[in-house]
Amino acid sequence: MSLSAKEKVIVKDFFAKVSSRSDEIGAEALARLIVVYPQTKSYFGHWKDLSPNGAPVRKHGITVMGGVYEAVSKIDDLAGGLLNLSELHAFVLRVDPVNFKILSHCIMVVLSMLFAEEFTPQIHVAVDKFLALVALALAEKYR
Ligand code: HNI
Repeated sequence: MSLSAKEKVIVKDFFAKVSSRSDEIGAEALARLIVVYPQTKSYFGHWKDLSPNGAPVRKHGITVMGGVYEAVSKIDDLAGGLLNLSELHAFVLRVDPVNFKILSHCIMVVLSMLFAEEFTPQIHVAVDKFLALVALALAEKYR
């Protein structure tokens, strides 16, 4: 699977358009991740406060969105561009790659919630493919 030139433009334009609300997207997506898929909390056991709307979850949601925007900027070479992040998640954090898909799903839900009008089916499919490719790139270093 790969993104067409047109889909890349759609993804870039959409994320540019919603960038002023990127913190909110990340915080809400991470809050939903740990509420809806509580098994994901095991990776954040070192945080003192694991409440969905608490400061650490919010802060990490913002960090993750920073990674998503980094991926947008490296859309032409996701595997190469996300190599360091992949190594971190594989060898240091040991995040099971299935969780990348789960988080991608949460991000999509939040995008459709916050941008009900703008998040058209055409944008939806391009962003879905993009996040699937980001998940694949993050899993690149696992074997
Ligand atoms: Ni993830 C740290 C990006 C999915 C668990 N993660 C980061 C950092 C970025 C990041 C950026 C900070 C790196 C640094 O400090 O140099 N993570 C992303 C992206 C995705 C993702 C772009 C997918 C779209 N991470 C996940 C998932 C989990 C996850 C699905 C687990 C469920 N990430 C972590 C943990 C850390 C982390 C744990 C370290 C956080 C800390 O505070 O120790």
